[in-house]
Amino acid sequence: MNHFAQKYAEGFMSELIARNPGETEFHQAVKEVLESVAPYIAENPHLIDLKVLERIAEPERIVIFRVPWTDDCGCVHINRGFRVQCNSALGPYKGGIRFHASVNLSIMKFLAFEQTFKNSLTTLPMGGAKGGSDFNPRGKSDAEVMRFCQSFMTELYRHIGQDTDVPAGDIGVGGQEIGYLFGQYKRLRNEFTGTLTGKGQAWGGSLLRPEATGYGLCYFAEQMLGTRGKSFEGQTVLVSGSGNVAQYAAQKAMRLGAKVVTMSDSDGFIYDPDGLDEEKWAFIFELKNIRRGRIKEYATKYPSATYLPGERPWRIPCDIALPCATQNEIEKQDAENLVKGGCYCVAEGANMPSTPEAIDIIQGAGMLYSPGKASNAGGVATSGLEMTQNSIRQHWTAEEVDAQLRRIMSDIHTACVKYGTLEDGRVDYVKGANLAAFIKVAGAMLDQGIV
Ligand code: NDP
Ligand code: 2IT
Repeated sequence: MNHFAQKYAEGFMSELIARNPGETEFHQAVKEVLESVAPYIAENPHLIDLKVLERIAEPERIVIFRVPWTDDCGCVHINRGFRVQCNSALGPYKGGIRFHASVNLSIMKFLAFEQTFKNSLTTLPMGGAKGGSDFNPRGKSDAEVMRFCQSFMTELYRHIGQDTDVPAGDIGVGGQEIGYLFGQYKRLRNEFTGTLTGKGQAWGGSLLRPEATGYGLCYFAEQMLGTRGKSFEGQTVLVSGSGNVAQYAAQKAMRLGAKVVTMSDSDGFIYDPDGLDEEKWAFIFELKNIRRGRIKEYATKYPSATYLPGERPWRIPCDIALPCATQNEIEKQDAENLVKGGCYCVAEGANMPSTPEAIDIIQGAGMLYSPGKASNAGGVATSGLEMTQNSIRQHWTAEEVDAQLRRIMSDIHTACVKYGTLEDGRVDYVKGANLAAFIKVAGAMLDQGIV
């Protein structure tokens, strides 16, 4: 970065931190983008004069609301609901809803900011948003989850719509929660529209939306591996998480010939040196999605596996790591362990799973490394395909959706290569993804004036 770009970036960050004190995840997400795009902005000073990145980093609208609900014993609980509508330059706001005890404004803002860039990369017309609540679904009955979703939607419905803002799932929000949210939305509006994605197949959901983030991650990783003449065939893969993204990433990696040896949850991880197979995968699917159990039960069922409580998978030797749980789950020491264990590719399924220090180590070691906004974009892209199917009132086959998903992931890879190829021929996927996404959003914002 030249001196001018450096000065711009420093001034930008100090102002952002002063305006948004204590929002560390938000600062982290913005800083990563800033470092990629500052040289481009410095070469195009009208972007400085028109404060384009400054505007992207100031959400267009933030709604924060009370979510009161009653548990099965009749006790009243209060949670906090959020919707951060970051940017609508490219289309209606679009992004998931997260229910997790850790949810706060900083996490919502980082996710909405990331989503704006991710959605730009998908090639589809979608702006960026994120929402959620600090509601902890763990241990709640189905009836409690339903009442919570209904209360949450009773405020949210005023702020969303098929041409305004289209939420979907994220951590703690899967098909069941989308069903409850949709039911309440339809009841309040008295209209059946595609205002949420990830819907059930019988009522407007797209085939392959549940699989799309994990499958898209593997399609993207395949392209990365291809740049080094490799594929998933015969590779040892670490997956973290055991939720939606982790499950389908593991399934696709396995079907592409890899040996998936770990899965995790927030209590610990299982290590199965024999690798997953279809039967073991079906056990995990049933365990997590039907029984809502913990991953440690895998080690009781399969004696080939060990359960390591309180730990993350990253010290297990591997070729490829697919972090699919949550933000900042690969820290400096974890990255050092990956290097030591022979890992040569980290493709992110989660949003911002690697800390900046970890990314420095991963990239410094010459590994292939893709940021979540590029490699996990298949989920929201397929949400975009669900919106299209809803609009034209048609339902595409799984083959049609899969072909479009593959094309989109390949197009995102091409964009990363175009904007991220370094002088020595290596691809900096962080730079490529951020720059490609920024140029498109910035162009649309310039066209639309100072709004
Ligand atoms: P799920 O709720 O289905 O699964 C989340 C998984 O991650 C669970 O195994 C959970 O364990 C674990 N996890 C969550 N929080 C933590 C934590 N603080 N520490 C350790 N483990 C944790 O969510 P998804 O699979 O949908 O989402 C996973 C990641 O992928 C998130 O970063 C999300 O933003 C991202 N993503 C999701 C998309 C989607 O379409 N769903 C699209 C693109 C990105 P536990 O059960 O113990 O909480
Ligand atoms: O982080 C994400 O991209 C998602 N949770 C999916 C969002 C969506 O609208 O499908």
